[in-house]
Amino acid sequence: MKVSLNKRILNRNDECAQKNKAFFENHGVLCLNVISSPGSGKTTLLSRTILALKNKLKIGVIEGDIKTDTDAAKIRATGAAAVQIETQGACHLSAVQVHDALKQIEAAEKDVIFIENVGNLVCPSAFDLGEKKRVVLLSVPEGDDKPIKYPGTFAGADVILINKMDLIAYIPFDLDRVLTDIRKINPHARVFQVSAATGEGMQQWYDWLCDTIA
Ligand SMILES: Nc1nc2c(ncn2[C@@H]2O[C@H](COP(=O)(O)OP(=O)(O)OP(=O)(O)O)[C@@H](O)[C@H]2O)c(=O)[nH]1
Ligand SMILES: [Mg+2]
Repeated sequence: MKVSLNKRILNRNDECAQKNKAFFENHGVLCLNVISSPGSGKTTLLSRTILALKNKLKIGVIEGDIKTDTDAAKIRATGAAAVQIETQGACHLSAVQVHDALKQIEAAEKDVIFIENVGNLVCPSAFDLGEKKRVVLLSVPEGDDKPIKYPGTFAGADVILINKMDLIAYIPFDLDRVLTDIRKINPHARVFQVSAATGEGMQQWYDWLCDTIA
């Protein structure tokens, strides 16, 4: 009984994800699903990216959190359109929630839609939202064992950003080990070392983004 219910929920999600995907393709919008642990820097990364590229790209953001609209407020402060989804306890966004949010940020008019998923390295990776690419962050203070402890999320990434590189001198973090582990789990992902706080390394991420739109 429990198994069939899970299956039905996933199928409904996948059906709606296909609709979202068609919407993005029809309107020429690049949709990116951004996944990471709480506090690894998703909102900071998106805010800095918007400030750097807002004269070049029309960007909208769908924010997912269990509670509060603080992240959407931070994004709006950059001048970009943002809508907040409060999941009220759910540990991931669903394709239906994303579908309902699209009109609110005039998604059809945008070049890029970022979806900041609910912070964790487990549930979000199991739910297709209709995105074109997945972006996974790992921040230095989380520890260098995260790719091997949460391989499913890292395996599904198109881009992996190792964030908070400005802290690497102060925290035990074996960068070579992380890069080797990531390569074993996901040989195809692009990996960038960045600091969303200082801007270090961010140009390669901006270049990837612009190349992926083109
Ligand atoms: N030193 C340093 N701090 C950073 C960096 N990026 C983000 N932070 C800080 O990390 C904290 C969390 O950043 P957020 O951007 O809110 O993280 P998040 O992933 O959006 O968090 P949730 O939405 O709660 O999952 C904030 O205090 C940021 O200022 C970075 O590159 N270096
Ligand atoms: Mg956030």
